Amino acid sequence: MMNQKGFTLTEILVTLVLVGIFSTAMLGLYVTNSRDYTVQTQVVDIQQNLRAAVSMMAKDLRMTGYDPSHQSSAGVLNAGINAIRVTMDLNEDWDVADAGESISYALAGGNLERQTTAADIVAANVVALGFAYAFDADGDGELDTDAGGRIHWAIPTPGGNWFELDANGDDQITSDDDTDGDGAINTLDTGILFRAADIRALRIWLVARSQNPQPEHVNSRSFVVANTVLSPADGFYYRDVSTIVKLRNMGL
Ligand SMILES: [Ca+2]
Ligand SMILES: [Ca+2]
Ligand SMILES: [Ca+2]
Ligand SMILES: [Ca+2]
Repeated sequence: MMNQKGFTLTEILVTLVLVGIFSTAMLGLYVTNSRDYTVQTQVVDIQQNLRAAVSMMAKDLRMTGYDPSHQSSAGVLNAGINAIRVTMDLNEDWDVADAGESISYALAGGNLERQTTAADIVAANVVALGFAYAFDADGDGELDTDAGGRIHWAIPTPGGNWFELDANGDDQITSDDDTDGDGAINTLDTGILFRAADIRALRIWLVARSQNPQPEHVNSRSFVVANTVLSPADGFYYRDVSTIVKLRNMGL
């Protein structure tokens, strides 16, 4: 009779087992959700990081060659594949020797660095920075193109020619331009001699990754950065950004 008012041992055990199953399921759901949340936060962080970095770069680089007096010889000082240095006569005193008139961007230890008189870190967790250039070597006031009318986006060889990145001629620079799949774009010799003074536009690529790798995640994306195709097979999340900057002070 007493048993009918309380719980039997079996009832208690069944209840405990059910509670256990339910709790485990809830915990699993929570772990999955919080992992998704972390991943989303990380990816948003990477994108914001890249957006801020590329907009700062574009703002700086757009001023390349600013030279109202035509006396300062401002322009592209180093047209690198993975670094750049440009000059501008911001205070219009006929030289490029004043504060902030010579700006370089390069990677240093996983950071994107902007260097003027001092070096500042613009973005962290940046794994790649690349540049390509469009130019007016024939001086007709238009960006030089190939026979098909496609603008040459090229990288220079110091003392040598411009090498076109669109190896397959589809007017895009993608991993398809690495025609032999070795991770390097199969550049084409344009036969046009590289001169930094001919540069009229540039293209920037940036790739950044999450701060930490994520267990059970393997990156499967590929990224083109100038003449390199990156395919990191690790647990980090990666995002890229690319933009074109016209150097209006350089002509056109
Ligand atoms: Ca100056
Ligand atoms: Ca031209
Ligand atoms: Ca192509
Ligand atoms: Ca290749």
